Amino acid sequence: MIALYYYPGNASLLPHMMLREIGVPFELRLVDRTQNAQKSTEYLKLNPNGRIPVLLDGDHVLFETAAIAMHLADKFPEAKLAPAYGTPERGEFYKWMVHLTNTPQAEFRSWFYPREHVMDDEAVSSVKNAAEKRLNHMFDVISQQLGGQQWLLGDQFSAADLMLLMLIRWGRGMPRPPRTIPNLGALAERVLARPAVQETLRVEGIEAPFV
Ligand SMILES: N[C@@H](CCC(=O)N[C@@H](CS)C(=O)NCC(=O)O)C(=O)O
Repeated sequence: MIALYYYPGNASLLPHMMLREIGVPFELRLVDRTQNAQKSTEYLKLNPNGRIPVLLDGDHVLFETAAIAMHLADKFPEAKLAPAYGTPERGEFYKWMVHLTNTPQAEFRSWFYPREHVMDDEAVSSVKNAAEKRLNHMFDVISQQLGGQQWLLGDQFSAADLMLLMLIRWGRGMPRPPRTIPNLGALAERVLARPAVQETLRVEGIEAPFV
């Protein structure tokens, strides 16, 4: 039995899209952020960091979005959400998964939650502005690396493209939304055209504009 603890549009979006791409049965369990349920005693037993998502795979409790994503790609190789082991493409897949999670995804926390990063309220807007500047640069680099390729890995679609879509979506409220950066808007449209992605957004109650 697989269960995903999620909140609409949160980092759980990546494993949710993957589970629908894979087509395996799973249960969705809402972590009600409006009630701060991610900090409840019950949820902290699953993820002591109090963050979303968590994946239950039988008795195995897994937190960290990228780890969940790589685990799902490995467990269901027939879904081809990651290239074969030991190939250069697999190395590229690791590069993008790790880069996206520890660079733009982490930076988004400073942008969404700048108060976490300061002791002095007056510095909040400065932290947010600096995060925005760094995010712009990160998305520019990703755009250059992607170039005119169809997917991050070239011709092969992978979970990394789903992750990039999620990050492009998170930036939709930025003064310079990532969708407006060359190559990124087109990548987002290609990912959004996938039936599994559309179904995920529908189930989470997310409405257009998606990015
Ligand atoms: N590194 C963690 C970060 C997860 C994360 O920051 N999740 C956000 C939602 S996108 C969250 O739980 N925010 C609520 C909180 O921090 O209380 C991961 O990738 O799983």
